[in-house]
Amino acid sequence: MRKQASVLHLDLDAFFASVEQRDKPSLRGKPVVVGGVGGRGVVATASYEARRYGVRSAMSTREARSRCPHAAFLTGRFHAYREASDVVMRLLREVSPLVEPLSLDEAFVDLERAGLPDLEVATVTAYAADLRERVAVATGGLTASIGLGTSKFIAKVASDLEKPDALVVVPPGTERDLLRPMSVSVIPGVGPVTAERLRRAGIQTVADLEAVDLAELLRLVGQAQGTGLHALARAHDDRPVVAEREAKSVSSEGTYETDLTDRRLMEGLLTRQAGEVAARLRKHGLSGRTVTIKVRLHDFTTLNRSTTLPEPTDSTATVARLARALLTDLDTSGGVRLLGVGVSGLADWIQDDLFGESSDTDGADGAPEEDEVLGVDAVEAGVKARRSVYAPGQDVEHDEMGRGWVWGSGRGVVTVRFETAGTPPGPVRSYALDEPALRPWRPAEPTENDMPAADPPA
Ligand code: DCP
Ligand code: MG
Repeated sequence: MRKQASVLHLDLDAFFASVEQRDKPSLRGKPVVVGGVGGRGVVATASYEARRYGVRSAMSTREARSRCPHAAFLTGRFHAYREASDVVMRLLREVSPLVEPLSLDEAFVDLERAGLPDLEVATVTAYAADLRERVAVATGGLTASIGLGTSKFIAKVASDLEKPDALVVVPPGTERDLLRPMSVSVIPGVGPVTAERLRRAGIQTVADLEAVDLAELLRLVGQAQGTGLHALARAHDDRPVVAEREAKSVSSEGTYETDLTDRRLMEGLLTRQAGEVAARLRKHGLSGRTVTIKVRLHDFTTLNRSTTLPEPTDSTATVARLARALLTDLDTSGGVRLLGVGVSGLADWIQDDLFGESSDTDGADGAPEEDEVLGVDAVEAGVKARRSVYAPGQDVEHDEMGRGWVWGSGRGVVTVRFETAGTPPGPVRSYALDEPALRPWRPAEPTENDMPAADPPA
């Protein structure tokens, strides 16, 4: 923990939805839900207007539609999110050489390296206020919430306190008072499982946790987590801001008090870990090709087995299936004391996979639903038709009308609203799906001026 509030955490507000509202002026100030629009789709995020109706990340789109039927339900446009993220990260790197991105829309910035005259609360506050404005200008109006504190933990807690569009500084010395009334789940690493374990022991708030001595905590949550929890409950956090750290792999593992011998149990544990790993990949917009399991036997020999997929994945089912398959090749009859699952060979999201419904949606939810707002489910239709499909939210271009976005499609018709970030709310027109003047729009590929000029032989 530092003496000054020199760790800054920035997190964009309702990131995907805000980008959509920026680029679709008619949706500004309105409920917007971004995610899988198919029968089994899941909400990636919702605008704050939609959150008022109880729509949340990771909720099924079906549930979101019933809570907020008048929202615009849009598929994701990853090129736009990636571009906005790049703009923000570039700006942060101008501010300090020590920037640690955590996902597309959040990063830590170390202000000790930002060349400020001092790190007094007034100075860092003014600096962060200015940074928030610069982010809004550079991104064409996206808002960010910023937290400032004496550690990563506190800065991150602070940025979340008054979201959206907020700046919160936790003055040095007030950290523990801030944390005490909060739920233990505010502590990094305390997921639902640990929170439940603690709750059963009567520990719900950070204050409760603070009252537990180290030995008891180790008994409750194990060696691996106990020490960290004990420190974080006291706001002790010395983790440095690490520049450019690219996560090479994401993993989850557990050590067990008694040696495991039951294969079914081991498979169950691997499946759960696979779920955690896949959820983290999704959260950070990553996917990976190599799935690894780690198995420590009763005699402490540690085995690693891995397999590599042709395509990156972030799917719980895929990671779990491969992890279980890798286990079948190992002799674990003597007992196992550690199991882990990791995914490496990480790539950024492959855009089209993100919100693409799995191809087995056929029939499972009956016929594609009619959507009052945005027309029938074009993504699901797309899985079946493979090509020439218009998904709600998608960018399009028309020979005469110019650029716009798909408002909905169904019954052979696609409805488009012609507007972009720089125009006022625009007109709506409908076309036949095979209208030759209308086509999907993609941003130009990066210029290839630096590429060798040699054309391959025809
Ligand atoms: N995301 C996702 N699936 C999740 C959570 C998030 O696809 N389960 C994506 C969509 C979000 C983006 O990551 O827009 C950033 O995640 P945040 O947790 O920062 O959420 P938001 O930026 O949307 O909202 P907030 O204002 O709470 O930060
Ligand atoms: Mg965010």
